[in-house]
Amino acid sequence: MIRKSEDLLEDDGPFHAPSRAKGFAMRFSFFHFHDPSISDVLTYRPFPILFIVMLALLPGLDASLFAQNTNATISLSIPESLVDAHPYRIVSAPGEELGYVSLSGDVTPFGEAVEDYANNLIQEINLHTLEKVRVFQVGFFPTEMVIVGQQLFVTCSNDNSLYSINLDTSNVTSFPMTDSSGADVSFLSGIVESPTGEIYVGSNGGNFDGSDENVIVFDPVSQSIVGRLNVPGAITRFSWHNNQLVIPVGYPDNDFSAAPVLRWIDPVTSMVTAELPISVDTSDFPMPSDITSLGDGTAALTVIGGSNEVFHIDLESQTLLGNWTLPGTDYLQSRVLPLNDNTLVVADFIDGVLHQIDLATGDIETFASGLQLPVDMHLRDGRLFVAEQALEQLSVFVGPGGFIRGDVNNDQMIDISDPIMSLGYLFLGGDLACQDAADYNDDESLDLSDAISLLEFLFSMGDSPAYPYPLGGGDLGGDDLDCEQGLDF
Ligand SMILES: [Ca+2]
Ligand SMILES: [Ca+2]
Ligand SMILES: [Ca+2]
Repeated sequence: MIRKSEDLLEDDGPFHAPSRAKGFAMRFSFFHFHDPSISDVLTYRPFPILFIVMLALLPGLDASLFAQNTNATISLSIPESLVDAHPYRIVSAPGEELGYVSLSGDVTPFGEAVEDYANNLIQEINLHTLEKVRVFQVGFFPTEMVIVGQQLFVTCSNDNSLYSINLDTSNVTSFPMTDSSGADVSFLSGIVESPTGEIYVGSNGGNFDGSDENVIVFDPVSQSIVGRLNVPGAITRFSWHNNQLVIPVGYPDNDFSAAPVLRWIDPVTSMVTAELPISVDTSDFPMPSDITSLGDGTAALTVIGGSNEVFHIDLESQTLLGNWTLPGTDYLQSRVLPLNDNTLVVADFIDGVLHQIDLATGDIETFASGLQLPVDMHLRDGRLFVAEQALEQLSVFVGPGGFIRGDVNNDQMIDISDPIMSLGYLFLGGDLACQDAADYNDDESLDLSDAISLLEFLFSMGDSPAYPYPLGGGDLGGDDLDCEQGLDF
């Protein structure tokens, strides 16, 4: 039997939905790549500017020919599999086009005999072209990942091993995670690289699985366990600050009636150096879901259950700076992520809403709605990738200030009016709202060749523009050109 995606709401991995969500609506338009055949209407000549302007007046060169949609989806369905492929986590390394998505099948994370439903895969995706590349097989219910050099480390919720994918050779190896008595550490979850290059692996099984320690330190060079920390409670994701582990702990000290705490832990001595209680309704079995550094010595923390607040933590003074109260009825926030425009996006898991918090004013707006169990978000090169756990796809949004290269007049399509605007700027002067959009080859210089390349692309199957195209995104580098609507990513 193959279960449909709505069944996932009852078997939703480490995040448990309290009730079945209803009324999901499809709202993403599919993304169409530029079809060169329709642009092959004229052969390129070195047009004088006046002729270009006249061309624009000709009937038939309709702008809608080259219309682009701003959102995209990437199907994660595995053709040879009868099992749905539900995304959980997205990672990529800075400066790299390739990203990685952990895919589970229709599974329950706590003990049902559901092996037949497992899709225990990591999908490699080119985040610029949105094309799928390689698929790697890992353990049961892969969740969290971290990239260290050419190694992708993966934890799997129902597997006691840390998986390592060599991205050069595609080889997959696994290492059992054991406590100091040799017992398995189960329900592996958060995984981070330390400032000194070790891999710290957390368990959201706490000590309930019979293990003595639930943070395991793994050395990727010697490929061995080099340390263990006892942090009683359940860990989902954690972080580093000033050479200290910052660990949100659910059910601290294995107490199911206790509110979560944020603990600062010295990795050498295992001593707790500071502790901050997270004030939420404990009758809802709250569990920290995510902690994200905001890059200014503070972090945002979200909780699954017990609160619809996002907690703002001062990592230096180890105090609560305040909180943002989200609208809506969902008390399950799965992920919090800073964007590049001094805002935060927060995923409401059940309501399917991405809230956007303005960090300067505290104002909260809706970034997107109608999503189906948004479980993770990832920002890369001006695009926001969203994993919806109830769907077999990633949804892609253009981030704040994103632009389409070649779309000089920023009307979301590329047509003759774009090179006309470029040429007007070059020869007649004036302003361009986004110079980067006119910099066809992304060499941080605006000249005639950019406009000619755009004309060749439109009329004689010339090369397509440099990233970001055809979906919008951010400029990959260079400060010589300005883009008012765009921001530096
Ligand atoms: Ca345009
Ligand atoms: Ca250029
Ligand atoms: Ca550039």
